[in-house]
Amino acid sequence: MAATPPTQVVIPHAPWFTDDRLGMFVHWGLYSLAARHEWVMYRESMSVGEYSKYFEHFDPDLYDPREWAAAAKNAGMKYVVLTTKHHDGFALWDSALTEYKSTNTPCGRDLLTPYVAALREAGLKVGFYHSVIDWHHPDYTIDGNHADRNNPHWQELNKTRDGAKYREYLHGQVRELLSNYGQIDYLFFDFSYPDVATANPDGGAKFAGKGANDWGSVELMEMIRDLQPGIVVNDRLNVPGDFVTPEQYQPAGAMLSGGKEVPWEACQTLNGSWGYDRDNLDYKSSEQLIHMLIDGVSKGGNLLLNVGPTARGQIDPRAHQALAGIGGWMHLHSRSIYGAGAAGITAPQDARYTLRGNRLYLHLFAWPFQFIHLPGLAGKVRYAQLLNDASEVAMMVLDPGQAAGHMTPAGQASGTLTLKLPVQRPGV
Ligand code: JFZ
Repeated sequence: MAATPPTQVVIPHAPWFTDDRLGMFVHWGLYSLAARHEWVMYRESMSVGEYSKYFEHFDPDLYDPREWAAAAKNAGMKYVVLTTKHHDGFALWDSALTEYKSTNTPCGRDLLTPYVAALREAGLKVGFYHSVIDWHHPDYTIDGNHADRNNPHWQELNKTRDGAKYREYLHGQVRELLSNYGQIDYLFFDFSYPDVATANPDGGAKFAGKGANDWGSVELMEMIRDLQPGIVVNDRLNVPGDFVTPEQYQPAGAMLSGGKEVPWEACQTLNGSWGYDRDNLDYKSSEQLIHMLIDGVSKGGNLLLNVGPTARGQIDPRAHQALAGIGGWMHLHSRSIYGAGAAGITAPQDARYTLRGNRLYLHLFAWPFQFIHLPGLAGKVRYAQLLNDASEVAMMVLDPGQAAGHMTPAGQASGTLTLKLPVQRPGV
């Protein structure tokens, strides 16, 4: 390949991130018992008291993070990111700063210690998700994104709430997470919403959101860099991070921040819910998920694919099936994913290019009618083969009119390389 590819933007202190490309997101906590979306407390406007039934019954007897690690590894994932605390405020570790933690439930143990150990043992990078939103902490002011937003006394309640105290708590918990579990490779904060204004039932704007000042983001980021110099952090503290996180959509191309290209990672659900959602059967197919991964890599991005384990701690069979499908494909095709990125060449219809070194990979989302025409590539490819079985693919340069179709003005297809493929798409 002689084309000059765009250079992948890397995170200087963590080049692994843009090589690894595929990670597993795990949303797991008290909401897994409700089994109807991780925002259930908010959606159903449950009070802390009402929600406490899940705290009282949290007993993940089948929790074995080695199984999670094995599932991730078999799917070709290189890093795993677990919700240490989601918006409900419940801590999966033995935090000294709260009683609202796994050790005080029937579970009775710190869940992060075995998680971190299992990932390291499997050679996976260790990631934490941490919610800056907290529907449980008594000093977190009630706003339109709060589970208690419909409480008629929210204004009086807020007078007793001290944002500075919550900030201190947030920083303290992050300090614990980054001090007590060895090297942490990745941190995903969630999330800022400084410009959102939600209407009150009685008219006026209830809140103007929370952002960098509320979290003390600048100081928090300094502390993080100090405690874990090698870590990568996302951008949801509303101060610059190491990468950006488009959620549940695929960007059109490279992503920019302040006019500069930045590393990015799309996060995606299997079925539209991040937490375990028992009755939701709307699963993406393995093929769709693989296409998502390829599409992202072809634009220089990563994919963080989510599973929501059950309240007993297991990845359910539907999620396993999706992961296994990805794993089967990755087993034969990961060379076109790891360390690969955008090729800087426009791909034909229903196709994507990824480039690793001087190897160009053509991914076909729809199988063509035996021949596929690749504009601009004539004379630039030395050898072509299928990736799944390394079988040779015949290459030819047709005369321009023939390659482009006889209705096309002669000359337009010059430089087009044509590949002759098997009639049937090879089974993988
Ligand atoms: C957040 C959470 O609220 C959600 O439960 C889940 O954890 C997800 C990964 O992150 O949801 C968001 C956060 C940011 C945006 C949208 C949903 N956003 O920036 O558009």
